[in-house]
Amino acid sequence: MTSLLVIIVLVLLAVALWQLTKIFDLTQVGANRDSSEVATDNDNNIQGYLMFGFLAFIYIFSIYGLFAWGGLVLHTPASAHGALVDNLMNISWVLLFTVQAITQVLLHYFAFKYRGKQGQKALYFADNNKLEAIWSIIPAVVLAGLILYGLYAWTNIMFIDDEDDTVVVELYAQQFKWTARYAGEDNVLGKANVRYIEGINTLGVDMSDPYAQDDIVVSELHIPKGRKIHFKMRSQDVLHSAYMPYFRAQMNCVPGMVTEFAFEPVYTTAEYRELPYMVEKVSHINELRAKKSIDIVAKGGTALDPYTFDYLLLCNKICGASHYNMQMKIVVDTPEDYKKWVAEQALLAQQVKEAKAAPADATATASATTDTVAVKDTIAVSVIAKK
Ligand SMILES: [Cu+2]
Repeated sequence: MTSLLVIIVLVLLAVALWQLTKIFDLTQVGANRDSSEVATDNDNNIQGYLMFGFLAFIYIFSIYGLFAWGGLVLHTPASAHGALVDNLMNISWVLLFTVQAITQVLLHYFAFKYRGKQGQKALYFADNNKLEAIWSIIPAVVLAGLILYGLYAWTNIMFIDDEDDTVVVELYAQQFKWTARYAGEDNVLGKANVRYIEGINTLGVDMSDPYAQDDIVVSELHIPKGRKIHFKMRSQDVLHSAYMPYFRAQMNCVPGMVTEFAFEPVYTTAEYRELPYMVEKVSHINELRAKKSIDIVAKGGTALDPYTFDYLLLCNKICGASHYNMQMKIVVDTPEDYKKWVAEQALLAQQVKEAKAAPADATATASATTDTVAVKDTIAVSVIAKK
């Protein structure tokens, strides 16, 4: 709402300024001034030098942006293939910066050099095959190189060897939460279909499938360091996107099909928290939080909790009102801790059996969960409406 008001005020100011210049022009009638619409040498000179002004502006702004916001880009990748993605990204950045630095100088310099001059005629220049060949072949070669390297990286990253000792995990997306299902001891996920969704079985797992008997359903993802995790993604309603930025992984979750992505985590959550850059980043965030807390406490509120780093699974497709809050915590454990954690989880089959034994309780829990989701959505909508 505030931003809309600001925009309206700015538009009105622009209109007022425009009207003022018109009035100013009218008051100049009869005075000795050039009212011709044809540009003079003086006009052309001003435009020519403004070209350099604009060139300076884009360079200064680029350099400023690099220093002011450069620290916000993702740092050390937490997956084995992450370095490959970062390398591809860095090569692209260096190429883009170099090409843009050279071409912008040339563009603005030539606009200045060939600015209009009284009595000067433009040279008619049909074409130059050599020149055109040069500026077509160089970008074609560079682009082909980039694309080939990209394809090489993509096939490397997306290759999943069925012989490998992977951990199979299903990521189930729905408005607006993630649920994870582990394939269990047999490492094969039981079949699932939206038609089987009933009560506690929110993922629609086919409980008559033998492979489903050892499946585990959780709302916090735990994965072991040093083993490849094979994710199989499904969506219940609309297009979502499973985005795990620290692992340089992203894959769309499409209703009606299963999409896949696999990666190997190389830092446990505890190890990643200890990386010097992360220690510094977290302490900076907490400094800002402490500062903000002073204001909040002064207004009678409660101080903000200190922040600790956690890997997150986010949704990267705008899928509805609470999209911004669609996330799941990811914990990377040591292989031993992971084993312990898995052993503590209840099997879905067991939970379904218990729920069936006490049907009244299950219905109550199910409707309670729906209610909380509905309340959250209402809050989200009102927050957005206020903005
Ligand atoms: Cu989503």
